Amino acid sequence: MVRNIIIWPDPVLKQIAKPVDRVDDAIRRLLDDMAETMYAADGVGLAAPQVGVLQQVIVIDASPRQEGQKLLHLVNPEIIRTEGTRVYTEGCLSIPGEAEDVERADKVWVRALGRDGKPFELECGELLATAVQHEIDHLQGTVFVDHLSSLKREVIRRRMKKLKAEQAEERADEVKHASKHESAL
Ligand code: GNR
Ligand code: NI
Repeated sequence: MVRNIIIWPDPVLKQIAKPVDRVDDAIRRLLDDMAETMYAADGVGLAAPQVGVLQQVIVIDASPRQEGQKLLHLVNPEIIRTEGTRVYTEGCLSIPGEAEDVERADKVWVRALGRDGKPFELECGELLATAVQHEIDHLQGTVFVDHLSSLKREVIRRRMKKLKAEQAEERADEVKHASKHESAL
């Protein structure tokens, strides 16, 4: 099931996610819904707080389109080592239409639980390194615009508030039309 993605700014996106104490069927259902939501939105990753769930759960697929899916499930992820720095132009499904340069570690080593609940380690470079740091940020209540100057962040905040107001108006219009059709019956 595709879930609704929360748009920034929103208090939920500032909350710290709790560690998962057992990878059970409910967590696996969440992982499946998040993967479906990520692919539907054409994203390379998704963190549970973006769908309103404050648990340490992430899905990532940083493989190029043509190469087929390389879906990763990460529960309770921890960065255990980093190397170097690199700048990458980032976007976020919670901040649609925006893209800005962010400096992060060039390579990271991550320890997490898989969808079977078993711990594993992952060496990440390139887009995967950027994505994994971006997603772990979401679990800490941080989004990529928090890494920008306050001027850039406030410009983006204004655009997102406008976008949210337009979306709310569209939804109100839909309700109006639906009730009009109903009364015509
Ligand atoms: O889809 C996404 N693309 C992306 C591009 C560059 C750096 C990070 C990302 S993550 C983003 C999906 C998302 O918002 N995950 O939280
Ligand atoms: Ni994001």
